[in-house]
Amino acid sequence: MKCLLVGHIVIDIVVRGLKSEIRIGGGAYYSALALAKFCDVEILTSVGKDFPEKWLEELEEMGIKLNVVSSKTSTAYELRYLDGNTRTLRLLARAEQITEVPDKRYDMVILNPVANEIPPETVAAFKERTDFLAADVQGFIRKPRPGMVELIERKTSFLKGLKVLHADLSELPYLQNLQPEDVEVLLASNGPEPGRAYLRGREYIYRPVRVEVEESTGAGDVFLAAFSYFYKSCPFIQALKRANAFTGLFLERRSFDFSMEDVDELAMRVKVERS
Ligand code: INS
Repeated sequence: MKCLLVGHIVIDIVVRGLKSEIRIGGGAYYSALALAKFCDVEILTSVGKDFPEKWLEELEEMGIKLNVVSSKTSTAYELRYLDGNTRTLRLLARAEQITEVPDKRYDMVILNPVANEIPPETVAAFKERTDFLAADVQGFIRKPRPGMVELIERKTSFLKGLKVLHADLSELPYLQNLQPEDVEVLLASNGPEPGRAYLRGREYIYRPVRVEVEESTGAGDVFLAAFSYFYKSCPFIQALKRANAFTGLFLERRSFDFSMEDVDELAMRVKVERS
């Protein structure tokens, strides 16, 4: 299965208490890693010369293909964790926008911007490249200006018709006139708390499994990618349970070295109810 992830891969400075760590990040990065277990993965992104060559090589060693729009600088964020699930986010620098769409077709395309790098025209062009277009809301509603991240209200007509759309519950008020039935599946997660999922407008509540986490970077990105992949081949509720379990295992280990048996065992503990 050929999957394309679109969005900036990022230089993340992760601060927890007195510790600070510089790492690769970005929605497209975490979504790509989750899918690399199952699919042929390509990332369409933009980075500058300041982006560590080693990180790009590591992605290529994992079999992930990179299609890079060159840029003066790379997108960089400071993520300051107050506890495992609470953080502040500061945009330090931003790479180029992504406006060119490859000619090929893909079995799945996931748009996961982090700094408003995907304009609505690019979203429209991707609708022509795949029958399965998914997206994360996060980077569509962030002001692309350096400093503490501010969210902006946006009209959402360009997101209509998507297969899967993921947002944080707190991001929903920024999506002007979005009706759950505008997309096939809307996932509204709320960290470790119960989340809402809508299938063609019909609401479900899901309860993620509880895991102890030091930080939750990439949780939404992994959840979106895992759900999209599972939803391609299994029913909605099963895909939702598996995606929750998959994300829980990732958060617990901060790696993807678990098996589908582990996922299915944990998925049995995820509760999903019609509301
Ligand atoms: C992280 C991660 C998050 C995103 C941040 C990014 O690496 O991808 O999902 O919100 O902006 O720096």
